[in-house]
Amino acid sequence: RHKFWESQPVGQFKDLGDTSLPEGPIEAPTPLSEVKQEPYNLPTMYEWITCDIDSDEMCTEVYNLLANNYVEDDENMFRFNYSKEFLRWALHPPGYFKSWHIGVRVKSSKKLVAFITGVPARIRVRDEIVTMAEVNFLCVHKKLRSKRLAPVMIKEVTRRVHLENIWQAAYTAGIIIPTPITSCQYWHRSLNPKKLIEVGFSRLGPRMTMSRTIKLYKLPESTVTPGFRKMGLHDVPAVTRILRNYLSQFVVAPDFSEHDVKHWLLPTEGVIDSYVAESSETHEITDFCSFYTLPSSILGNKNHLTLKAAYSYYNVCTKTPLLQLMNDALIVAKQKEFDVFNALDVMHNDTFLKELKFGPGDGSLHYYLYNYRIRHTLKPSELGLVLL
Ligand code: YNC
Ligand code: MG
Repeated sequence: RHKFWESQPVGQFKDLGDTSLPEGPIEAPTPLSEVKQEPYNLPTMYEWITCDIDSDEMCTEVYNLLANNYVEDDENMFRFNYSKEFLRWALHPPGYFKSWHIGVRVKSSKKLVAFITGVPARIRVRDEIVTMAEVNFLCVHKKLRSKRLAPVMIKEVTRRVHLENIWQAAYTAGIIIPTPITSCQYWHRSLNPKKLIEVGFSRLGPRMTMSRTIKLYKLPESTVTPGFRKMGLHDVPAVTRILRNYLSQFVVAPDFSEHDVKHWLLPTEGVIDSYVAESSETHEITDFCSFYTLPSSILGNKNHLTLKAAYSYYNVCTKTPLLQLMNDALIVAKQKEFDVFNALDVMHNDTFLKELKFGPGDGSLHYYLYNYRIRHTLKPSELGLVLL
């Protein structure tokens, strides 16, 4: 049923429940000299390119490919609209490899028609820290679908990851392939319910009027946690400390250094927002919350072009109740004119979702590891990893 995935070193459906299989790498690394030196073959009309996302021209081409051809919801009403600034951030973490930002062009017209990326990350699985590629932004132009181009894209990124002596990967997808380490659900918290209803993102509940709905989702004008403020560069050591400590409880989670925290969590306008709570007595950083900006294009609405969505990223409490911290995150997201605040049911998120009036989305987000077997499927609350 999965001709390609059945040929890959990933957990297979037939092995699900086989407790005799060991946890860890499925295949041992091969000597680098045995890694294929030439790119995989593409149909002759196409050619591989390495995308320099620093170049404005290249970044615009990638942006346009994704804006027109990337992930849509099941009803094709919305499509992710990652900004150029977001793509630059997502693709340039510490230690990134330019060779892992891969495009496919039509030779004759030079038109960009497919894309896939990897970035390096240290991911801890139980007590093993594994250097992996986080693979994302796999996209094939709508007119070239179902021609088995995706397996070639995946094999090529795998080859280029192997050339850096890295043998594992982590990725998410909306579809089920062999085999998820966990399956999560998105929850949505309306910030601008009127617009969300107008564009068909949400519906007026039974026996609800528009004005009652607006009142239901109303938030305070300002945050309530004492010492709540935007994260700054000087907070990186403290945030790293509390975040590392927090993430240590999950079965699968990133192993963040201060360099990683500076890149992934320091606020960048229109990309990533992070807040800390600083104790007025000790000046310690006691709590931390963050969300990234990922708008969606609204397909076929006359009045509204984009849905401004915030996505919960990493949140840590040592003093403030998580419920209160996340309510403050909702308040700042509302101040910044986001229409909706999204969160997965990972980490401890299920302790605030219902109380803070998030509603469950349709469809799931499945998490996968490449060449690393996990003995049991995880609960979403055992996962400490958010991919973009
Ligand atoms: C997917 N999303 O199952 P089988 S997520 C993985 N992730 O293979 P074709 C996928 N595999 O089942 P199309 C996949 N989608 O026969 C499809 N597949 O074994 C598998 N959509 O290929 C599929 N972006 O070329 C099947 O399909 C085979 O033309 C079929 O292309 C697929 O970024 C796609 O949703 C997704 O642009 C490119 O539909 C296309 O349909 C598209 O005939 C809209 O392919 C955008 C979209 C996916 C977002 C993402 C994560 C990707 C992870 C890829 C796997 C990485 C593995 C690790 C590599 C490094 C290893 C090391 C070390
Ligand atoms: Mg195809």
